[in-house]
Amino acid sequence: MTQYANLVGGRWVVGKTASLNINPSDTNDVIGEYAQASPDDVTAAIDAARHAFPGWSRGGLQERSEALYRIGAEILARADELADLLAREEGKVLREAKGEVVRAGNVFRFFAGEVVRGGGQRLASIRPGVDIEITREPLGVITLITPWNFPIAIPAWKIAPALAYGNCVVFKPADLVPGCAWALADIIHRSGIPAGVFNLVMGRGAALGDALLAGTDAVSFTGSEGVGNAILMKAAANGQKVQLEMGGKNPLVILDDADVDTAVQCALDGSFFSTGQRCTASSRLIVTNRIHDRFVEALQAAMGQMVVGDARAPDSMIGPVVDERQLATDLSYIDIGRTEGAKLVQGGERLERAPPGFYLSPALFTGCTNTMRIAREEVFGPVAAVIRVADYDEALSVANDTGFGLCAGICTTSLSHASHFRRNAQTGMVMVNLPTAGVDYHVPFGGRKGSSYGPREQGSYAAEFFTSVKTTYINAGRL
Ligand code: UN1
Repeated sequence: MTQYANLVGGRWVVGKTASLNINPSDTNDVIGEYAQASPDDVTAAIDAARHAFPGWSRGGLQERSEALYRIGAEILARADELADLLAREEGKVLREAKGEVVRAGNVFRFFAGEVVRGGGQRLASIRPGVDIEITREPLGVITLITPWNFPIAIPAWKIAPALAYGNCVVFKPADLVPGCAWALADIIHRSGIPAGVFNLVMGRGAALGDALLAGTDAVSFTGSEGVGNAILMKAAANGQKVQLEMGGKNPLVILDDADVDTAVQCALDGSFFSTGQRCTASSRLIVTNRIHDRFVEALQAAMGQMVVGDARAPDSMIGPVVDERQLATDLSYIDIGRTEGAKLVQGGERLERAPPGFYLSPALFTGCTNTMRIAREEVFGPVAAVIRVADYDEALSVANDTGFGLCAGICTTSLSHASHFRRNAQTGMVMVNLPTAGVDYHVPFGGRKGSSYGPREQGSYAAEFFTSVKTTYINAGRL
């Protein structure tokens, strides 16, 4: 089997060791063998990026913009093929995989424009004759570490702005999904970007973490809270700028006046699509008294219609869990929910399929309280907890009673409740009559409390993290 290599300083470098990329829909299907970088490879990548930085950061904006545009165009032109690879390695169904690939292509096209849009500000000083200019400059070399659940979109929304604003990149994708990362690196490599500006190092975070943080200027990470907090401590000790996107325990509030079909669609999509493996998933369904039974009944009926199967089969609506370990975690939370006294009313069973994969039927618990572990801890699987409340005020207070703060949704036909919720939800994002998961590519993404740390990602707000602000005072009379 040929090995997919790491990209270091513009050269493909094979690894001394490699890992097999396995299809979670069919564990007999090996997608490929991917190099595992050593800490020395990582250090070489950081050196190459450091070396490339002066030229890239001062280089022509037109070339930079065109390179990013070419990357976006190739991703979009190959969307079906890349979606197939994504579905095959991660287990997202084809429809969602295609959506994700298109999103990644659009991210690059957006930032191709951002390259030339970046402006500054000019102000008068309080001192006569002095002008002030506020400009943005790139940070230098940036470490990007991405999770397995969005194998191409999250890499895209970190890499594109990093490059657009003139930084160099060392990119480490999740060990479970090197396929899309390698395909993206190959596209970037052929886009005309100078050697060393972009580097790919594949492997396990535990093995590479220290090397990845040694000697770069900033780190942007999306993944678990535990790893995020460890990165935060290391980066603080190193004096690096940090951006973290971590977990969620996102509430979807359903009020008595909601349209039941809309609420069911929002819950079905937000809680169970992508096998619930999204930090934006609606894992708490907070439902007021009078609509509770109607909503639960309709949601159960809709869940019963969900076809769980091979991510690449045309009729599948929910694909497999990403791997055996995540499946074991999901099943253990289903046990925890039962033990805590919640009622499992739908799904929650491992499904046997031929060929074998990590299949789980989406699980719905009712009778949950907000203190139960299934209502407080991120499961990262197709498991939702229904919490019954008396009215809007209780719904809002339960929604905010969590250590996380990424996204909050509400289903209602009342403008006054929707407006109040928008203002008072303690999250970075609010969705009204929409699923909590599924975001646009051109607007800020991120949360509060334990979900996020540092500036927002995406859209022109990405500049907050990927650039440093410079204030220049000019005594023009002396020029
Ligand atoms: C989405 O819901 O479309 O890891 C995006 C995650 C998030 C991205 C969610 N950072 O699930």
